[in-house]
Amino acid sequence: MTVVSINGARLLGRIGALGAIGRDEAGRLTRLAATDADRLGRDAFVSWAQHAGLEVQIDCIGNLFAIWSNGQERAPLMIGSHIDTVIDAGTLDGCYGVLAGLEIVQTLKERGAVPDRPIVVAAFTNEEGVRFAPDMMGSAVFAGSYPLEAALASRDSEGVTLGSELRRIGYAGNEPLGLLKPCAYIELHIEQGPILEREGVEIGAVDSLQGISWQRIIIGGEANHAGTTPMTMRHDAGHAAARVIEFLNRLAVGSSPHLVATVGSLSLAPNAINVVPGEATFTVDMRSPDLSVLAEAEKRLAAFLQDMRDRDGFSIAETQLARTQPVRFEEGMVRLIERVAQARGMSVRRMTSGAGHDAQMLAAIAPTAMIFVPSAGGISHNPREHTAGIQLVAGANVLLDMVSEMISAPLE
Ligand code: HGY
Ligand code: MN
Ligand code: MN
Repeated sequence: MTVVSINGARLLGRIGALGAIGRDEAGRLTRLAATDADRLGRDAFVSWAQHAGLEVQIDCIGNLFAIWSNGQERAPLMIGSHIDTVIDAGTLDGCYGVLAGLEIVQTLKERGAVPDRPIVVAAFTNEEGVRFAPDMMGSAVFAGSYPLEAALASRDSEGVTLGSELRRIGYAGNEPLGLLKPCAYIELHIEQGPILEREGVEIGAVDSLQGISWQRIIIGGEANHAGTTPMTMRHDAGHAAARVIEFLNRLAVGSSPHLVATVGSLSLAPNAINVVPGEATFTVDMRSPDLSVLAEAEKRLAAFLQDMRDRDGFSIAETQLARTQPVRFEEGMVRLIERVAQARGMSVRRMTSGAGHDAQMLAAIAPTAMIFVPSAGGISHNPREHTAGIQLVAGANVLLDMVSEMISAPLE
């Protein structure tokens, strides 16, 4: 059987072209959900998909679906990810999986394959959750695990709703939800961590994904003069936030089963050099593959905050922003990833995903699995995010073989 390959130059060219959309004057890449930059990224994907002869549908949360129907009515095989990014992002997170999905379909069409079912390439809205919480929002709404109304009403830091922004950028679709319930879902993604590179393994057959807990915490203290206020008379919200950060670090470092904890955004008010901070607003991201570990960490944090209220008199408001369960992926699909990778002579290992993905949501409604390729230095959510072109093409070829098997359209 000839070993078929995708058109690597086309895939890498599109990754580069999409990665050029949404850069600021300093060259930083940011395409937050439903911004003008996101609109331009969406326009590029829609145009490529339409030129490839796919029909593009947009659902009521703005999810994009590029459909190769083959005149079939059966439940489609779905390949997807996201094209929104974090702030000052790399070019691969999410985009690689969406563009590889489009590339697979184009390769199959060009090879004259006749799949026994439609294939859909999905780009889900607001996977990152940086502008509108929670993350994986579009896929969660699609999978029925997050209410559409709540998603459309979610507000960014300026108070603007996702719904109004989707309308403004022209991506407030009216296709009803769940129209394209897939028979199975596959997501190809960069690992965003250090394991594959460190072990010299080419492919990750992802069999599970850890649970995520996001909170926003606002600590109220008392603004006061930085020079005249004795240390013993301060209600310093900034110092209180630092104590929480240190507490979380102690909780996570060395934990087993492992827990990771991150305070990724922090703002102090009134944010002046000579004023003791009266208020600290920050986010807490905790994750574990073990739900009981995650729940215990949430309890420990709540107790620590309660103690700060009781002993130090701070006012503390906690808001849960996201809570996703750990998931196990479809065993048969994970085995297929291992098999097709080995058939191409590639090294492969099973692993858990540290990052959240749309696959976490799709797993609730369809057999789901993920394929990882290595991340250089384990770096992601960072402009230094990188995977060599040859590795990106190799990962897409594993996806191609997997899809060909699953749509019983062997490639010759
Ligand atoms: O937060 C995550 O893990 C994903 O990048 N949204
Ligand atoms: Mn991602
Ligand atoms: Mn991400």
